[in-house]
Amino acid sequence: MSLPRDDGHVHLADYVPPAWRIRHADLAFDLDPDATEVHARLSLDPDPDQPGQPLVLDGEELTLLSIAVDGRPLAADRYTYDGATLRIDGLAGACELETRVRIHPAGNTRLEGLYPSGRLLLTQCEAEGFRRITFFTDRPDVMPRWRITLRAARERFPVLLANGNPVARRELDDGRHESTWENPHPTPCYLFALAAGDLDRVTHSVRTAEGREVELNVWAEPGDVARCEYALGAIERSLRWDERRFGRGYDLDVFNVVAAQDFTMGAMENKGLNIFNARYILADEATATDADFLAIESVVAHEYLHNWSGNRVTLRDWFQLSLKEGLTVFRDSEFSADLHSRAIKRIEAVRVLRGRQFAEDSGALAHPVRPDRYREISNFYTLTIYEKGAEVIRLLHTLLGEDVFRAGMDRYFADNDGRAATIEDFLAAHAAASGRDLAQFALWYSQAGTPELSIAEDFDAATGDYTLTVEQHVPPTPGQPLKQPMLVPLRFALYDVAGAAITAAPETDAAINPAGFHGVATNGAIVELVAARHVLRWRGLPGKPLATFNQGFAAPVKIAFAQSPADLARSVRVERDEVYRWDGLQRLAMRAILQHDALAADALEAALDDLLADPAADPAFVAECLALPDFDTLADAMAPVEPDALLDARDALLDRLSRALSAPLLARYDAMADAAAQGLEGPAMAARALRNACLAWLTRHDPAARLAQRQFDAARTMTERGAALRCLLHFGAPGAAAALADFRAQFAHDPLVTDKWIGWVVTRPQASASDDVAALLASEWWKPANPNRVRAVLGNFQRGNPRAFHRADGAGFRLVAARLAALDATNPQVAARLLGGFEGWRRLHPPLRAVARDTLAGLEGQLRSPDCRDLLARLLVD
Ligand code: 0A1
Ligand code: ZN
Repeated sequence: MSLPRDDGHVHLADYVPPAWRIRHADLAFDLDPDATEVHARLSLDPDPDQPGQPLVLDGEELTLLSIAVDGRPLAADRYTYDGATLRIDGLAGACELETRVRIHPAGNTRLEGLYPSGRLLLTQCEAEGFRRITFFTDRPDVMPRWRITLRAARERFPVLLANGNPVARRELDDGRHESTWENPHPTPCYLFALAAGDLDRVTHSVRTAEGREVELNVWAEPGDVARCEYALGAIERSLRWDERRFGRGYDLDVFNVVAAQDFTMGAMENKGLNIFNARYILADEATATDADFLAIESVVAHEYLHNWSGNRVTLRDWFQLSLKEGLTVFRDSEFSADLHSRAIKRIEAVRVLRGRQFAEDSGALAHPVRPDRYREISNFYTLTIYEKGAEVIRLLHTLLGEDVFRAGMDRYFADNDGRAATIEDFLAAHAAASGRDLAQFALWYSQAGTPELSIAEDFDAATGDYTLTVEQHVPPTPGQPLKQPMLVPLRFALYDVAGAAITAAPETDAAINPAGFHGVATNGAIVELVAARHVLRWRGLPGKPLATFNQGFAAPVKIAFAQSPADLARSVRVERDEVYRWDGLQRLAMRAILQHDALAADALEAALDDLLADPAADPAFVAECLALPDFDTLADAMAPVEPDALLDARDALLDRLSRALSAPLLARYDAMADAAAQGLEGPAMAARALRNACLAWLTRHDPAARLAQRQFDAARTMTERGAALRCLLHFGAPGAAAALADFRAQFAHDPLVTDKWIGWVVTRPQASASDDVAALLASEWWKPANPNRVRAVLGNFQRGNPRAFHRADGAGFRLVAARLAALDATNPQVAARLLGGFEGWRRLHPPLRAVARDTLAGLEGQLRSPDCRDLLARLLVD
């Protein structure tokens, strides 16, 4: 790592290894919310290649109580501390540094470092929070082994957890007790964690494939522990899956997970002690929806799987963030795909990618999967690093195939275990395992922007020659005006008039990788595009074929292919790939909405009619097809963006389809009642998903919302109840207020369920919803110190209510902007996320763009944190 340059940025190119290494860290905490003392003993070695360097340790908001080297107190003139770094000159060689500091957890509203959540004390150290706990080299390539001792009053803090294995416990006099933990694996300080308080647990023991007995525990505040069983099961499923699919075992005697109500992100993979936002742990059928259960399983898997992709092999520096995050998202999505429906998992991922990551890639905050500079690393926990990063791994998997990819992963883990690695190390392992040169592939890491493929077809009826001309363009992004062509594995298929796949391989130009054909996967083949333009040619076909592309959304690219609505609809009928079929319907809807293409609307209606009548169609798939492209996806295809016109056109299509299809929708809704009542198995979840999708469409034409009211009154699960209440609220049903009052009272004690109703209220798709948000902000429900609540009120409004957020009078923008300064002063990361929600402002049509610009410009001088100042500068740069 390195110091920022004069431009205020840290640069990838400036990396230098640490001048001092920390071999061992021995920490003792005397925990108290008002004043915690941290006693650290660090065994230090100078880097032999960089002799004579001063020791420079990070430390923020620490009160230094004492400092000694090799047991001897350090005189005041031997060191300096400027509030950010502690510097000691003249250390001769290997030594032991001992510091005592005092910190003030109760005053920590940023939720970084050691902080209170309710009656618990917890830590969050990624990315740079450890420096708020003690003096340390706070960078991921410094990886000591650890011993951690926690001391606290037994009554207030009966449970004391830290990283690694528990090795000793004892009672102290004065009502305190002590617990000691050892983490024998070299671990950077961003993975440090402790949790203390009155926690209860569910527990289960497993024997790993390597024969290790492991105790799995999920801890929560006592009243919540009954809702931890599902998460506990998800840990075991994750452990078994990583053994099977990647040959990776668990490496400690315990795996602890703690649920916290106050947590800025989703969860954190600290070594042996994961700390979770409670919303990704607590669940039962009365309080959590099916989507919540699936999200819990996937986040539990994500954090568990980090134990190898992130912890055992960690990062050299923060530029490599996607090395752990992209890879782990890929791994967790494969876990979910193996356990549930692969197609549905993929469709949901594509929805996020196309709606949100593509928008990020074309907005003011676009950056490569591996950025080459940053001002504030917290601003890089983005959809690009996570989701696009996972897509890049998926591309590699597609290019290499499962077996070679697995060999590459085995090699990566073997070569880098216990090391702080780079993306080059990852690619080198796969290049060695596959024998392929991955130099062009590496552009996926360095070039920002979503590649666009324009495909033109030509058929010569006289000769039967059919050609596809594929042109690739990667659009300019901030700081990257010009791009090189990327390596894109393009999956495609051709069908004859009878709908049979044409399996003949095309003639291709020389640039196309001749090894690029992986043969035929179901009815698709892959061609590896490497240049800006390629031609594929088939000779002597009996008739004009029907071409389909990007099955499984194998490449995260935009494709422009001029096709009539009739051909598009036909391709949806002949393709068996469900992701393609869903995507084809989405594209019909986009044409109907954005181009007012009546033929596309007709074709969509007919296709949905068929789908609703098809008893063989997976109900979960039908539900996905009923979810029309969302605002973000539509806006990404429109320039400039006129939110009201876009949303009006979308509503008109929904009105038309739901009216025309009301009979099959109702029939399907009724027919699925029994299947929907069955529990948490896949078919029951699928039945509820389709029923709820039908309900939302049916309620459009049911002013009394009788069906929704009936479902609300009879609901057994939160999935049914929540969907019904959402319908009542969003369509302004007569029973909405009473239902909301009833729901609110029933769950008033539960912050997570409270967040749910708030979410439905603030996403009511009418411009006047901003008044409801204003009322919530003035009510007892507004709890700005709790990140989940901020997201429930303002995040949902900003991201989930495009109509009200984009109000022409600017009231929607101002509602969010007016809260930013106060939020920034308490929790900069939460404020920065909301500020990032303005990333698409430049694409808005001129009057609204002017309003957005004024709103953002008005924030200058008000936002003090590096997080928000960095974002604001990037948002406003010309
Ligand atoms: N590594 C975590 C995400 C995370 C990042 C930063 C945090 O603190 C501000 C917390 C969590 C993950 O990928 O799950
Ligand atoms: Zn992660």
